[in-house]
Amino acid sequence: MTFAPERITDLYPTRGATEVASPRQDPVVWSAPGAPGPISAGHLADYERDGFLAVDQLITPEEVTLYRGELERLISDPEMLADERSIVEPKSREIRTVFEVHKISQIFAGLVSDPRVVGRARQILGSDVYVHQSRINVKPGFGASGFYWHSDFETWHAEDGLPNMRTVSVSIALTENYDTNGGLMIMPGSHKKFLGCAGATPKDNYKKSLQMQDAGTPSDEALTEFADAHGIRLFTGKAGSATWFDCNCMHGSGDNITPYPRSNVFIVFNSVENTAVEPFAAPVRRPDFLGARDFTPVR
Ligand code: 6CS
Ligand code: FE
Repeated sequence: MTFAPERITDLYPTRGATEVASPRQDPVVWSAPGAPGPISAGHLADYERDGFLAVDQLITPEEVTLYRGELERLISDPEMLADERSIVEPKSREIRTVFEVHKISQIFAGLVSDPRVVGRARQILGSDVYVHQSRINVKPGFGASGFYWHSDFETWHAEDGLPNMRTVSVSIALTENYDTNGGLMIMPGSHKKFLGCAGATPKDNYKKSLQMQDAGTPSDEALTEFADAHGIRLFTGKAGSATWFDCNCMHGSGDNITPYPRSNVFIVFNSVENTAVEPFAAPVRRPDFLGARDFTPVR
């Protein structure tokens, strides 16, 4: 006898006919109070309230040199230019992003399993974790484009099938993030409300959305309400600094028209208790390099 695959309840409906907001139904910090880990109780409380945690120096200047060198090596490797995991700038045709760097590069694999990195992810998510997505972003100067406002979870739920909000991202700066070169902006506290976006997901949406997101984009009205309620925080910091942020934060970044690149490595940890099922609001899965289907815990 064959059984129909277990249908998991969709707690966060999105990409229907109309935009609809609903309260978050998941904890932000999943570990028990006092659980061991690199983050202090006070900082965990800040993360729960704001949805993010800035770390002034997560890695040393020497390590920045190592990872920046690896980034440069990858983006100048002609083979990477032809690799589907590379996204190029529409205008300059320069590589802007390389996905799945934790699989392509031993050096970035080492960063993922560094206790300062995976230890924080386990503490926030209260379980073993695996990498749902990793990427290096170059964001060169002289006009590299940013990303419009969005919630990552809205995409990872709709298109990658993550059931609950038990996912955390870390953006580690590999160049200085000034207040002028297209830094990350987050609306503090926005992670506590889920905004289901209007408009169905086109087939092969990812081929466009990674340069210019369309499906999953909030309306001006919703963004105005969010910004009025939460404000907007711009993250600056030296190379080696990091921003940890909850999967459902409303965030975005501006274009970079300065001469100064804003490069980072971006790792998304998902709880092994929250593994991807079928997309909740898309016709097909995205490729594994965007939404992992290998749930092996990071050791
Ligand atoms: O679609 C995604 O998975 C990616 N897109 C954006 C704009 N941010 C999160 C994620 O890397
Ligand atoms: Fe994002």
